[in-house]
Amino acid sequence: MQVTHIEHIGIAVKSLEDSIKFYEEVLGLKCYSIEEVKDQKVRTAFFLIGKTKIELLESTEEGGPVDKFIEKKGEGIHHLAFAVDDLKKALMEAEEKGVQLIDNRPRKGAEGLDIVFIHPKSAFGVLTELCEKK
Ligand code: CMX
Repeated sequence: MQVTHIEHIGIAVKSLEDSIKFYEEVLGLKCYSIEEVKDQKVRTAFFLIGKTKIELLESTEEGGPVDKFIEKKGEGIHHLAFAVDDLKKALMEAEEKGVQLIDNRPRKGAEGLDIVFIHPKSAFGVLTELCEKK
């Protein structure tokens, strides 16, 4: 597959409002978008640094993936997302290589990107997202 850059780093937080303050007031970044992704049971806030984004993730539902993550591990880096040129091809290649996928076909993520997740057990403990901007 052809990875072009790190699209975003997902960070699980308990409160979007509290964590946005850190990124804006301490790091001097600007939150340019807040979006709810109902399907993923999260509210997200985005910051752009070069080509890469920081995606803050606040759970909207008990038992959702971010809620479970914070329960188990606390706040912190939740996933790493790589931009690829051709997501369907990347997915096929990963499947052929025996990688454990969470999604067996692309679905819509935040900002309208097509996304698939690779299980952390197949990626040395890091929940890994592949995404393509259509
Ligand atoms: N990073 C690393 N490891 C993780 C993890 C993460 N984000 N989330 C879970 N795990 C680990 C757990 O620690 C656990 O490990 P052990 O078996 O060693 O204890 C194992 O994976 C299973 O975890 P679990 O708590 O039982 O959770 P589930 O198996 O129910 O779900 C996962 C885990 C990754 C399959 C699920 O969170 C998932 O499908 N994630 C993809 C979707 C997602 O995270 N959406 C939110 C972001 C959406 C967005 O960016 O828009």
